[in-house]
Amino acid sequence: MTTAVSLPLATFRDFVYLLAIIGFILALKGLGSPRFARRGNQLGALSAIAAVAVTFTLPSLRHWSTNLALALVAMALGAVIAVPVARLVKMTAMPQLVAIFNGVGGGAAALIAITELLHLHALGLKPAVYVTAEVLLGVLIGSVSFSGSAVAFIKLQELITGRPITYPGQQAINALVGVAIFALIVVALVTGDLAPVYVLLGLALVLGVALVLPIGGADVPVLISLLNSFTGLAVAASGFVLDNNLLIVAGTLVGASGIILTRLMSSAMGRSLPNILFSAFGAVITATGGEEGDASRSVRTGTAEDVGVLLAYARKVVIIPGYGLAVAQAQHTVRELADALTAKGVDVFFAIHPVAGRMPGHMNVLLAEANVPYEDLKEMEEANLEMPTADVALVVGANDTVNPAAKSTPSSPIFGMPIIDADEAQNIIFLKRSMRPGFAGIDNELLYDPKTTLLFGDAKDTLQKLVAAVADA
Ligand code: TAP
Repeated sequence: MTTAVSLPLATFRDFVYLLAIIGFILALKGLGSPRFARRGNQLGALSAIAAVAVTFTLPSLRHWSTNLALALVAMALGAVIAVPVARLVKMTAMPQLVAIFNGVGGGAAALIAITELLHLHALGLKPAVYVTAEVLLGVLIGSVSFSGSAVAFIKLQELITGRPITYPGQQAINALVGVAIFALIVVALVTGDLAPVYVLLGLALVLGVALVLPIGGADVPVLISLLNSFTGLAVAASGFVLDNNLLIVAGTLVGASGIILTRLMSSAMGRSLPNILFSAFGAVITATGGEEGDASRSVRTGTAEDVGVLLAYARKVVIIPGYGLAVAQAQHTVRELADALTAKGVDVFFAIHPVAGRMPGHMNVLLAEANVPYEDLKEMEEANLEMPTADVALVVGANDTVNPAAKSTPSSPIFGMPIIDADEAQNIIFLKRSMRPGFAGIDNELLYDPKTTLLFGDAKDTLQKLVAAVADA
C-alpha cells in the first residue's frame, strides 16, 4: 500500500534550490578541467533552469499574473538576443562578450535592490536599517559593475583607445567620489529616504567608469574577472533583500570564484592586483625598441621550406601558441602541422602559458575547437621541464609569454612573470607579422637570439606553408 505524501510548496522549492546549489558547485568543479567542462556547463545551465522555474511558485511574488507574463517576455527577448550573439561571437571577442553579459547582471541586481525599496515606500513602510544596508550594497556594487563593464566592453571593442586614459587630478577626483558615496550611504541609513539612494546610483555609475578608464586594454580581462566577482556580490546582496537563499549562495559562488580567478590571472602575469588596477600599465610604450622593435639590431629570417625541413627531422617540437594564433584563427592549421609532424615520428606537444591570449583558458578553448587531444597540451611548469631537450620551440603568435626579460631584467615591466622557457630549446622559430611587441609593449630579446629564426606573415598563412614544407621534406 502506498501513502500519498504531500510536500508543502515552500519545502519543495527549498529542496529544488538545494539541488540547484549542489549543481552549481559541481558545475564549477567540472569547469576546472577540460575533460568535464562541457558536462559542468550543462549541469550549471540545468540547475539554473530548475531554480528559475521553481522561483515562479514563490508566494511572495507580487501581482503574480502580470509579473509572470512580463518576466516570460523579458526572458524570451533576452534569449533571442543572447543565443545568436553567443553562438556567432569570435573567440578573440569573447572577453567583451563576457563584459557585456556581466554588466547587465550587475545592473539587474542594482535595479532589483532599488525596486524593493520603492515597493516598501509605496506601501508607506520605513525600511529597517539592515534592509536599507542590503539595498545600498546591491545598488553600489551592481552599478559599479554595470558601468565598469560597459567601459571595459567599449575599450575591448576598440570603440575608444585601449590604452589607459589618465587625466590630471584623477586620483583626487576618484577619492572625492568615494567620500561622497560614503556620506550618501550614512545619510540613507539614517533617514531611510529614497533621494540619497538615487544619487548613490548615479555616483556609483561614475565610479565604475572612473575605475576602468585608467586600465590598459590587455589588463581589462583581469578587471572583467574582478567586476564579475562584484556582480556576484551584488546578486548576493539582492538575495538578502528578497530573502532568497538561492540568490545568496549563487551570488557568493560567483563572487568567490571571480576573485580566485582574478588572483590566478594576476599572479600568472607576475603582478599584484593593485598594480593592475592603479598603475595605468601600458600608458606609454616602455619598449627598449618602441613599436617596431630595435631597428639597430639584426634578426635572422628564414623560409618556410628550410623551417619545414628542420621540423620534419627534429625529435621533439614544442609548439607555443599565443594571442596571434587566435587573431589568425590558425588553430586548425596548427593541428594539421602537429599531425603531419607526429606522422613523421616527431614528438610534438603544445606548451600552454596560463595567460597566453587575452582570457583565461584562451588557448585551451581554441585548440579544443580544433580537436587537439588534451594529452597533447602541457601546462607551463610541466612543459618547462622538457624545454632543454626540445629541438625546436615553435612560437606561434606568442610574445610576452616567452620573453626572457621576465627572468633576467629586473627593470622590465614584466619582470617576475613566469614564462615558457622557449630560450632553452635548441632552435626557436617565431611566427609573427612584424617586429611589433606583444601586449606589454616591450621588446623581446629572444627575437635577436642567434638560435632564433623569424618567419614573418600571418600565422595561418605561414603554418599552411609549413604543413606543405613538412610533407615535402
Ligand atoms: P602577446 O605578447 O600579446 O603577443 C602576441 C603576438 O602575436 C604579437 O607579437 C603579434 O606580433 C603576434 N600576432 C598578432 N596577430 C598575428 C597574426 N595574425 N599572425 C601572427 N602573429 C600575430 O601574446 P601572448 O604571448 O599570448 O601573451 C599574452 C599577453 O596578454 C601577456 O602579456 C598577458 O599578461 C596579457 N594578458 C593575458 C590575459 C589572459 S587571461 N590570457 C589577461 C590579461 C592580459 P605581430 O603584431 O608582429 O604579428
